Amino acid sequence: MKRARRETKAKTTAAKGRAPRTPHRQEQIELYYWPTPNGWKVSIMLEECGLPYVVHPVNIAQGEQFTPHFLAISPNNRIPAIVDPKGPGGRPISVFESGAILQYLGRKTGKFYPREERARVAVDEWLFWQIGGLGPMAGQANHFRRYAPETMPYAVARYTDEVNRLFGVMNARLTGREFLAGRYSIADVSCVGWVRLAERMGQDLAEFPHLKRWFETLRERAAVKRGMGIRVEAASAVDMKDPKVRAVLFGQRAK
Ligand SMILES: N[C@@H](CCC(=O)N[C@@H](CS)C(=O)NCC(=O)O)C(=O)O
Repeated sequence: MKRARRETKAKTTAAKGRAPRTPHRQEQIELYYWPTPNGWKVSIMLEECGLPYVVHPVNIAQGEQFTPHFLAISPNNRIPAIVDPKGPGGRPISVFESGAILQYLGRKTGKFYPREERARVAVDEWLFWQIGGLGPMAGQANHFRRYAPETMPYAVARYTDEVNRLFGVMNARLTGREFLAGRYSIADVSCVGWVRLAERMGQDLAEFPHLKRWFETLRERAAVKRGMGIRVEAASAVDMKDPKVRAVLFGQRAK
């Protein structure tokens, strides 16, 4: 797994006019990443929190999610995952599942995840809504619309409609509200990458004016731009029609 180019913490600090300081390797959170909506959640959150991190691209098109090293961190063979060298008690901790990572980083930093119980419940509701609803449905819509070997109208309609319904739920929630749950939070962070790819799921944001306004606000945030802007050259070269790539990503069964 090679390291990827990214906006470093040092650059961010320099931009604020302070002397740049490159954090020691041992202080950096290790981010196991591929540029997808699930990967972006964590890169955005790390950028928002100003935490130093190093990116380890996991080339999921070449099967790097199945290496023993990665499976020890992420037993579900999915990105994202992190290793925080300074976890609880000052000892390293690994975390997989994007929602668990966002909550962990929110608790660690006290940022974008309120402590007050009512506010936290609201954030959790929308975070879990994304993890259990928007993400899986959008993933399936994308799969059947773009990757299925033959056109399957029933599956395309089923998942495209479901994403449409979920976008409608978000649009209603954002009517008269700036963000999904009180202030800007990990709930918003978890959704933005999926809304960015709306067209791939057969959705037109013009149909959802409040969602569109929310998305336009979020994508202007510097940390969101940096988090979604990490360049992984190997990812741009992936050909989803390549039978070797398809054999890695599709038809996975228990090993
Ligand atoms: N529930 C997981 C989903 C993660 C996920 O689906 N990751 C995809 C990329 S977006 C992946 O790693 N796929 C590798 C594979 O299919 O083998 C999370 O939220 O972290």
